[in-house]
Amino acid sequence: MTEPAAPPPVDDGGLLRARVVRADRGALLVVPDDDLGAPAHRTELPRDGLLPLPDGSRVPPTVGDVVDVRVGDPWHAVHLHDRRSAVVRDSAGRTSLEQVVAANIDVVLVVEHLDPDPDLGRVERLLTLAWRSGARPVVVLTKADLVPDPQGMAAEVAQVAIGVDVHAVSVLDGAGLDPVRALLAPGVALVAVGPSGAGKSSLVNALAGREVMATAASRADGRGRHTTTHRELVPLAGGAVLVDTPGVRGVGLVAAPDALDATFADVTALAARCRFVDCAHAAEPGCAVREAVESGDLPERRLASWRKLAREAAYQARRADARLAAAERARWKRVTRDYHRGLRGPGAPRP
Ligand SMILES: Nc1nc2c(ncn2[C@@H]2O[C@H](COP(=O)(O)OP(=O)(O)OP(=O)(O)O)[C@@H](O)[C@H]2O)c(=O)[nH]1
Ligand SMILES: [Mg+2]
Ligand SMILES: [Zn+2]
Repeated sequence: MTEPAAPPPVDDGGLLRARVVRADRGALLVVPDDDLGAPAHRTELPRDGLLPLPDGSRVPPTVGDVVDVRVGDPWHAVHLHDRRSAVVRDSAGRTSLEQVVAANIDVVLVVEHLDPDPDLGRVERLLTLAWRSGARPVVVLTKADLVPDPQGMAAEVAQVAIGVDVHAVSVLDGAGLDPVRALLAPGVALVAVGPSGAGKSSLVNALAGREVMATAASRADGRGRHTTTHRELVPLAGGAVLVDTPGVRGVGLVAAPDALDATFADVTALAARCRFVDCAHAAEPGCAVREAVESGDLPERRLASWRKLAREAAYQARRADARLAAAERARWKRVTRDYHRGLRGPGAPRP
């Protein structure tokens, strides 16, 4: 690795505006925000692992974040810039409500394989995640070389990806990659999400034009060995950056009615024509949704998928509310305790 010729430029306050390439528990890897292809530099975090946003709240930094870094020995991250978009998933953890998968993303690549058959429900789930983020979703169907009719399959997937471009690609023969390359304008940040083995890292390598991420194919014997285990921001030729992510078995949705409406724009439009505003689309008279299913206009699968994701989002919202309420109770307990302690004067013993 070559040493940078000069120390990175810092502003008046001695701070460097940097982009997070990788976020681990105790430290970050960052690059100068105006030189995203530069070698990444290790940067220390405060002990609690959190950084303040402009509004004062403290959050864990994530890949794609813009941070101000005090350049010294070692480097220290001091604060976070506001996120112009955030890809969030429900976190299974008990302490935080959601995990920010990547920040400041412009395009979410929903990567799904054509072989085995694409899972439409998963595409719908990831599209909802993408719409929620504020970034633009694009579906990339991989392994086009393994199926006889990739375009026909892409057309089927396009039916569940309303308002979203769908590209069938192969990294083996390069088919279909040009429209994906067309997304890579300077300064654009993309993230690839999708199941393990879909070919996200292979796609990243194809777009980068060199092997930046290890893929399952890197070793003849390595079935699953090179599965991606951490999120990483990779510079691509031409000034775009792409975050490769590990494939996860199930991505929990964070409640987002608008995002669901965007993904299921067809169902939402039908539901608006039901006789009753609170129609559950079960056995009510004048239900436009059931009528569409019966006439074959709306696939039963699509309705079931919408119900499933809507239920899940509602459950997640209730759980988030409960956690919020618990956190609020704990806060008031502290506030009143400190108040009583204050009444007893400084140095008063704990009760
Ligand atoms: N035939 C064919 N195989 C592909 C294509 N893209 C990826 N593969 C193969 O699919 C396997 C998985 O590819 P990866 O790129 O490692 O998949 P991934 O999505 O990064 O997987 P995780 O890191 O586990 O999430 C590898 O054996 C690749 O060679 C393609 O376009 N055509
Ligand atoms: Mg990978
Ligand atoms: Zn209805």
